[in-house]
Amino acid sequence: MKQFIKNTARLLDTAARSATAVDQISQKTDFDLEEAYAIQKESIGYRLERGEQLTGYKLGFTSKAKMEQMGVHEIIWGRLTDKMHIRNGGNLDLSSFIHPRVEPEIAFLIKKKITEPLASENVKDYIKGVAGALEIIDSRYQNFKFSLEDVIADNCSSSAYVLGEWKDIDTAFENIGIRLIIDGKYVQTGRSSAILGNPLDALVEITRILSKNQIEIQAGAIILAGAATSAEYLQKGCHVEGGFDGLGTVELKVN
Ligand code: OOG
Ligand code: MG
Repeated sequence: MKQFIKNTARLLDTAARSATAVDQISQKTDFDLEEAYAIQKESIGYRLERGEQLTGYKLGFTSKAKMEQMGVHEIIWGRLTDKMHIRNGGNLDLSSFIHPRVEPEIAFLIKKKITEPLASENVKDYIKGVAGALEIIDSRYQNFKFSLEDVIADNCSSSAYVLGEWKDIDTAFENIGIRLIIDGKYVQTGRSSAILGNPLDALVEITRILSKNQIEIQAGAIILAGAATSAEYLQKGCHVEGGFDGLGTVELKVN
């Protein structure tokens, strides 16, 4: 493997572990999407070597709000591990992060192994549950600024996630109201349909992308469909609540 991929993967892994921002890679070196995903895979590989377990996948930039906030207009994907999971109502220790932001998402729980691209008509047969979720993104780059290749290499900024209670897949989630509330204030409001018109299509999209990459989605995997609204910075001591009509609430305390 190219030394550049290994070195960059190590750099980003160390940046995450030490909660220290690094310069954007693309400012010094030109690299392409394939190399960006190779860096991501290698970098997550270091986590797996340390005993972390892969728990699923995330999509990014599946809503206009997110594309416009970050200036990136392509759908991206990253990997989730068990160490990133924070229980509903749990704590996030700010000192382990660089400049974390929170965003409300829809999560799916996979019922049976997916090995091929699925269509909107049959994707529900593969889903066990749906839940509201919060994703905590923490770009390892200075000032949360990056190119498309930079953010992919950096596992799409993913750093933690909180899941609400799993609901039956027949529960309405396609076009529900979503609120992000920090310390009792509504800071973002939106609808789940902001995610590709229907969050289910995010799932269809990831089956297409992952099967092209010869990656199977295992039963029990979690898929984060991408944020429905812009993300908000987390401050020490704040309380975050995601409200999802019909799916309940997801909470996080920051200390
Ligand atoms: C990149 C990750 C985007 C989403 O839900 O759209 C993402 C970022 O904004 O830093 O997770
Ligand atoms: Mg996200």
